[in-house]
Amino acid sequence: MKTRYLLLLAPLLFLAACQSDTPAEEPAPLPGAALYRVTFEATWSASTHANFPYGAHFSPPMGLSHRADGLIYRPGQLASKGIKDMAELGHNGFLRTEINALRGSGAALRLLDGAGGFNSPGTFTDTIRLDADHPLLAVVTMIAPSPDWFAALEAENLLVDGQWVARRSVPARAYDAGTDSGPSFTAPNQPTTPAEPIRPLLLPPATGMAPATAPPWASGTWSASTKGRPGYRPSRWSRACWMRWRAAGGNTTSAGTRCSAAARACRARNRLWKA
Ligand SMILES: [Ca+2]
Repeated sequence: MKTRYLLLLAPLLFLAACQSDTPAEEPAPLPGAALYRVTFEATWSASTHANFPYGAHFSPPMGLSHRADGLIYRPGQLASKGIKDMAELGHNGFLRTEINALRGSGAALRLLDGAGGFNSPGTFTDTIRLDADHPLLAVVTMIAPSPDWFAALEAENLLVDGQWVARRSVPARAYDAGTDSGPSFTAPNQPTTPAEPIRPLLLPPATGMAPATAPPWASGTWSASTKGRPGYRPSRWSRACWMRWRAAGGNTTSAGTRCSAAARACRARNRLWKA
């Protein structure tokens, strides 16, 4: 008798739970992969920096989605061959190999491989996939012409409290790779021997003013994107609903008509999000 009573009550309890808009005893499911649109907006121009050179541009950007241990450079440490070539020449061959090695070790997920350089001011856009194990995004590109200077959008964590950030804009940072001692944008090659650590770019020819007030060279914007729906992210409610639907074994009959429709919508959204 008692068992029968519970069986009768169970669907009612489930329906009541599904209609609640303050769910949450269940742990939130781990977020799936996320696709981000990366926009690198170069703002470097004659009106932002002194000594703006003829033909100012940025080299084909290279980026990666990665873990905390998947950095392609560290300020205060020596540049890799890949960072040196990118910063001095805009050549990405070695950097591509280094990023692919990080992918092979599991420290990086995807490679963002810019097809070409672009003038400054100007804009570059591309997309890259992240997942919960690799929620950081970094992009580097040579400031050109220059001895060994590069701009970076670095190690932005886009997974905060279990939610993908819908959109974030950050100023690019500028670095001296420590491999060429040229003091101006168009100085001839002057290899730095031995090489010096990567450090923030604060040379007067580059800033034209006090470093503390130097404007950024560029800014980057990350926008979550799912099948042409930029900015979409699953709501707290849809996650809880999907969890309940899954807990019911996907049984739409026992879940009730109203809950089933909501669960199907949750499931469809979840599928989109994981695409
Ligand atoms: Ca240098």
